[in-house]
Amino acid sequence: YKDPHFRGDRNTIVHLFEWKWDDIASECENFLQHKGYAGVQVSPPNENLIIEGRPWWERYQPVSYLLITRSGNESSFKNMAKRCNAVGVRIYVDAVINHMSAENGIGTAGSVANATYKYFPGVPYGPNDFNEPCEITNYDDNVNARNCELVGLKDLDQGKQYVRDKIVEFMNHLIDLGVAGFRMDAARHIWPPNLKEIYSRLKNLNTQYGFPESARPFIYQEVSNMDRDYANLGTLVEFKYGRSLSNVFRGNDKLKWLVNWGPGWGLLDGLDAVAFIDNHDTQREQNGQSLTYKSAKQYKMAIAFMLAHPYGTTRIMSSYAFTDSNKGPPADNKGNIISPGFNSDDTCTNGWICEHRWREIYDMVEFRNVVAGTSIENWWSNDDQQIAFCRGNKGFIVFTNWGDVERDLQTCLPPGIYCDVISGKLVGGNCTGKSVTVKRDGKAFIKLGALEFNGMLAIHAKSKA
Ligand code: LM2
Ligand code: CA
Repeated sequence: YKDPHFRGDRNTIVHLFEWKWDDIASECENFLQHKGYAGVQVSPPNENLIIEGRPWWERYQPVSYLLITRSGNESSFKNMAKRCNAVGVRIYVDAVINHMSAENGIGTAGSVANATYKYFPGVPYGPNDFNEPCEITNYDDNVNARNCELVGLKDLDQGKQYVRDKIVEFMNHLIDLGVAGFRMDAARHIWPPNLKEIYSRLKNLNTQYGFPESARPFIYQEVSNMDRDYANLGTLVEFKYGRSLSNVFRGNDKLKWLVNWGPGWGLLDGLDAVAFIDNHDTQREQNGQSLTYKSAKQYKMAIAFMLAHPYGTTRIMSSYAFTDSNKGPPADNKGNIISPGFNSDDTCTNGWICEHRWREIYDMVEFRNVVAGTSIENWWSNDDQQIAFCRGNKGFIVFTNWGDVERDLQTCLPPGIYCDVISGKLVGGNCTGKSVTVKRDGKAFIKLGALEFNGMLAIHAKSKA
């Protein structure tokens, strides 16, 4: 359950938060495949409660397992999975199985949600399929956190065979449709033995979509306290990763200390972890610790470091603009989601931020592909806020968070002229941004000013002019 089944030399999952399936299918074909992205995390595909004002979080209030939401229906989901897999981009589903909706109402497929009496006929679930009502008041008390209601959401009893059957049926249906794995929403609120049983009953990935025989779905679980009981079952999203790294790039810690980034910083083993800077929850936290698109320079530095560093399976957040943390995706007055449009420089319009289309970010996805399999070598720091390192003899990157870099550094690359992929790119043998001349001994004179538009410079084997 720990292999994401990325195709070829690809890496990084992009969370296309609240995107429509048809738009994701086009994005796989027109953009993601060409930039080396490996996969897409999609918003919950099953029916959710329609909530007044259409906040994004209505999608975390399930009403049934019918695949009908504002993102599209089952046939558009199937079409997306087919088209993305065909160009080597995998689909990972956000699976909300801890609970059903908290309120009464109607779902996006027209099913009734009777939360008061716990009837969800679209599944169907009835009152006996839920835990006794109680409120989660102490996350650290496993009985309370796993058997009670998270913010009032009706808590399913996964200890019941029937409930597990329905969940397994839902997830297996998605595997049939071609998905490669699941983000397990609210996993820490579900008993590990019940999850274990659910995972063990999942089908192997569908070979029709190019997965190898006996491939198990990739499982990454939302477990904010890094409980080992879950790490034994699949990977975990590593919350400390983005918080600590954001803290460093905000200037509250020194870049030089990143020399032992990884378990040395109290992080999980990289093979057990999905690494990310921000997600849809942390980017909305009041006084949140995680950097987001709103602090673009530092955010891009943190992402560049994540992508340049070998740790973990990396995930990028792709957002729409918001100030009100409840605001749903760009939509028309009927509530239909408005597709992103695209500028000639690849960035998005119509209220979409599309961090994954920022050149510095997708060029670092390519960097990660080029240096795959190498390790960090020749770590250098000025003993403060400047660092540089090589990835084998394939790539080299420098960061400054304070003070100008103007010196010879060891790049580990074969001699030649290389284009910096941060300030520009290689086009027809020329660099549109800075170029770096690597001498016979692998050293190069590096200039990177602290006040430049970007705080890093990166060159690699495929950016040689
Ligand atoms: C998650 N991961 O484990 C999601 O990443 C997170 O976004 C989900 O919460 C959460 N688990 C449950 O799936 C979001 C949102 C909450 C929202 C819930 C349900 O962060 O604020 O709660 O989805 O929609 C909302 C209201 C809350 C209310 C609740 C029930 O914000 O005030 O509580 O609905 O009506 C009374
Ligand atoms: Ca629970």
